[in-house]
Amino acid sequence: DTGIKAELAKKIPEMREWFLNTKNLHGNKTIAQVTINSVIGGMRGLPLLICDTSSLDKDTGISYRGYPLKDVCEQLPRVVEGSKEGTPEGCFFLLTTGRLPTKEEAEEVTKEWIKRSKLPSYCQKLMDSMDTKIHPMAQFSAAIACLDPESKFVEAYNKGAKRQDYWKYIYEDAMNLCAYLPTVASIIYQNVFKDGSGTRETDKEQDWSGNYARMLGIDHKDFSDLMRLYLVIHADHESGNVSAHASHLVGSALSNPYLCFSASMCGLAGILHGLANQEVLVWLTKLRKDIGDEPTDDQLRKFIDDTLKSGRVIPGYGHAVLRVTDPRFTLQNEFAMKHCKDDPGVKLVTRLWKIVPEVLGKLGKVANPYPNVDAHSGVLLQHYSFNEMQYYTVLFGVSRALGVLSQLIWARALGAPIERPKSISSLELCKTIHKE
Ligand code: FCX
Repeated sequence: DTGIKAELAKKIPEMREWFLNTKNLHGNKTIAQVTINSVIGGMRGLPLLICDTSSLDKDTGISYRGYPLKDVCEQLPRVVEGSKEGTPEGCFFLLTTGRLPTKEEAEEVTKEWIKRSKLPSYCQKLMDSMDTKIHPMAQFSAAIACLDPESKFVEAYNKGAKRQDYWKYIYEDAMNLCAYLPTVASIIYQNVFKDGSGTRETDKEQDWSGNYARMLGIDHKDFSDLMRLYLVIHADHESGNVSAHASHLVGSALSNPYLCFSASMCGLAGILHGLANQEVLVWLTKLRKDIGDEPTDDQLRKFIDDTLKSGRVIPGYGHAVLRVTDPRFTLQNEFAMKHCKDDPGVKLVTRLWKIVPEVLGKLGKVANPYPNVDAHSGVLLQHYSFNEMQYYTVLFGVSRALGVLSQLIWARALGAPIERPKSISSLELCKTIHKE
């Protein structure tokens, strides 16, 4: 096994004690006010969840376990020979334990996931039976849910496992699920876009990303590095975003990690969340068709205006929390500048980075006119001839597993209770207002 479980076994009792003391000593202190805007505005900004794996600051961006994302990318050990990027396996180590792994520790996770990667045949059968008109994200979610018989947590629960040990089985499920994901995700790609052709076997000599790239049939060294970067930067985003919160909520009912992650992927499939990367490319493709690869600034402004006038948002711009350019956008742009700066799509995305914020800024209502992660990912994938945009959110989902499952291990470790916010009727709300 990897060092993660042993490290968790040391850290969990300390954190449990801290939480218990905090609850006992300070449980009734107020930390935020619930306004009517909070209630009718999607609970925006209310600090209602605990998340230690990552945090999001509106001005400085995302950090994983206190490390700004840029530092995570720089400091994760390079374990694959010739690769310039750290591995998502190392990132999973960081997210779960809170510590950057050594090269050996990151390598152990890779080996462990390879060992656990044999996908049960019933899951392959289910995927092979799905009609290709079912969206890849719906297939992804269904395939993950169908792995539910593999759950070690359910098995242990049925045998009477103690509550304080639940996290150990959630950890096993998380490790197995991560190990299966490249195969699950690749089979969907092969079935929907390649008439079912391509390998389903894990190569023991490759890492998680290398294997995923191989099973997708894209055999380019730089593409494997792009996958490493992509899978690290999309991994975690606090716990209030739709995909993380969906998993947390479902997990709070003690559903097993396969069901939690399946629910998470249903959320990620939403147009305003993970599906935005597909939307961006649809928008860019239309832009290139209408005004060409090298339009003038005025043509770009007009195209943006026309999109807004038609009542649509500019996909890839704006964010519920961030108020600066998304660091994940910047990291992808740095990769693009190193590997493919002359690609016409990359050039266009880099130019739009200046022009869209000008236009959105003038509307006066957009809280953040800057690009988010989704504004860039599509053109990078297209550069490596990975053109099937309906599939892009699956890549995002494979990455998101790292964060969501790390959070789930900790939620069970700390005994997070079943979530049950109170709802009030509009009549009650009205009465409350007029009582004041
Ligand atoms: N284009 C046009 N208008 C936009 C806009 C955009 N990119 N972003 C926000 N606005 C508008 C909103 O539609 C809203 O208008 P309204 O008052 O007429 O309804 C107003 O600006 C205020 O919204 P704001 O507070 O800035 O944004 P929200 O927190 O409500 O929503 C998202 C945030 C991300 C949903 C919003 O910016 C958006 O729709 N962006 C485009 C879709 C996208 O890129 N999503 C991916 C986000 C992210 F990276 C992820 O979670 O995956």
